[in-house]
Amino acid sequence: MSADPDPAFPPIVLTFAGSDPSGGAGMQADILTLASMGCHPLSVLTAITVQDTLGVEGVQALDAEWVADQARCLLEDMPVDAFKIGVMGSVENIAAIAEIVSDYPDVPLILDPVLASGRGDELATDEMTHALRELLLPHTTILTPNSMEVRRLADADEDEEATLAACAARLIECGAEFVLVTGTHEATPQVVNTLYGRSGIVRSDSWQRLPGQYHGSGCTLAAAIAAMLANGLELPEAVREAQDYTWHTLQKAYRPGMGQFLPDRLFWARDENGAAGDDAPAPPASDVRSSH
Ligand code: PXL
Repeated sequence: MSADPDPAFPPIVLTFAGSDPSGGAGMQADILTLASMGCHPLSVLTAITVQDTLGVEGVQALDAEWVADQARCLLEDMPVDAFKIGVMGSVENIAAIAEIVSDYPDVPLILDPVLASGRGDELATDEMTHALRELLLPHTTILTPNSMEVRRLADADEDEEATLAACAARLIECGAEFVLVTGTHEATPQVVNTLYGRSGIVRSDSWQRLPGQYHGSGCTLAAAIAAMLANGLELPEAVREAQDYTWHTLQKAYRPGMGQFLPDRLFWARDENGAAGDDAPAPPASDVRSSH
């Protein structure tokens, strides 16, 4: 883990992500979440997209040299307490990012393996999934797939026998230290998110299932874990706090367009009328969660 953050300035998280101009997911979600959780975000753009709250219309990866230059320039200037990775855009970008993070083995790395948008628009090819597994998992502190992504990453799509636990174990064998599998897409009454480590289940948290379709919930959760780790929490605690924060952003989500709801990363800063207020209300008591 990284050294204690310097008290003279907020903990710093460097995020590699694609731009989502709708403000729901991607880089914009990371910046909102990290700032809301008291961190200073460094933003290395990997791709631009054309999208709204309904779905992704186009993706254009940035040149890998530009991705590497953005990161190296920042890393020579500032100390980073955590890395977070979302959409990477190309195999070349994955290779460039892997090379960079391998130079910082003590900085925790949160990898959100974004394979598709909420609507199902593909955001990663099979070659990119392969490169992610081979090049990035060995440097990953925590991988945060949903249950569909963990099956695809573990190559278990066709394997009816493969449990989520077996898929997570396969990815841990590939080098990830922890895997948090989120259960939104599973047919369970509550959403069950399970954290796996080298010796099996580390924790499992159940959350009241919320009714909406959300855009950017996975980015919010992964960025919140990065923020909590950068703030010095131990990993299981960071995972619990990040889920709690994310659940409340979804409970307070809003629908500014014709598509999905967007998580309200600043829910705690609004007054009853929804405007940013002086007196931030305390987050609601967590009677929505059960853990074991
Ligand atoms: O929600 C995952 C995600 C992450 N990053 C970008 C995206 C999306 C989903 O659409 O567009 C850039």
